[in-house]
Amino acid sequence: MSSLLQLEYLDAVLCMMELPSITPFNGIKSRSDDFQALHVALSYRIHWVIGYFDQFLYFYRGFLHFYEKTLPENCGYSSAQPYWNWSLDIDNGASFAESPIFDSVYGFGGNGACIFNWTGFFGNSTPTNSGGGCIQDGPFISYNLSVGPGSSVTNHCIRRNFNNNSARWGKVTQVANTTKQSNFEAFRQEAGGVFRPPPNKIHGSGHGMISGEMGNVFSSPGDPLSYLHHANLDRVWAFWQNIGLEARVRDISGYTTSGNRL
Ligand SMILES: [Cu+2]
Repeated sequence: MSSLLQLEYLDAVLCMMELPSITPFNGIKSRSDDFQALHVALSYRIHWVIGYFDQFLYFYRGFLHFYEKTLPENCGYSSAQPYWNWSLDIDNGASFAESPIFDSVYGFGGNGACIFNWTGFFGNSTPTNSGGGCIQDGPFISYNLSVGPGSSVTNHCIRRNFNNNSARWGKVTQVANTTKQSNFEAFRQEAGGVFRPPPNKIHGSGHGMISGEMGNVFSSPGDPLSYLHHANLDRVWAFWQNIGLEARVRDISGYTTSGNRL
């Protein structure tokens, strides 16, 4: 992706944050809130699904399709929805935090301010003493979300809390473990959910690495990186489907109802 296109994409995301909302969800203001609020409303069918193995794959394929259509139609973006191939940033020997995706000009900005002993939005996470506060740089530094954290409706900044421990689940070997599965049920279980107990999986890895808003099962699309993370998961799914397209494009399975909350 050229630097020029990176800036164009970031501008379009900012534009979505400024355009007025068109859906009736409670408390929302912008076009990007429309998307985030829809995700919050359907969280029990996307993430809180029986057995920890979420159904985010179908949901996000449609969700990203509409997001990808809205960026050019409403905000003049001229290309396809980009993805973030986190494996490249994890397997290169450096910390994932060095990734150019966190650049303050051509990327999404970096970690949140460090808040010592921050235990998450709801006081139930183990402190990492990495970040936890509002993002400190990049194009979204002064943006206030209207939806979240969780299913609440409050004005708040985008928080991040980088977590290296989650990065190891996003390695190329983990992606290969996912794409070698022979049917959809095994594939989606290997892709994993957010709130599945360790060992974590590629889906949880991207959310957990960034954490903060991005680590929240309800309000994660409040961090624009969520769309790039899920576009990459969709790419992995498409790769798997293309191994035997005829059968795999129709292969779906699993629960669609909510499991017990942790
Ligand atoms: Cu997700």
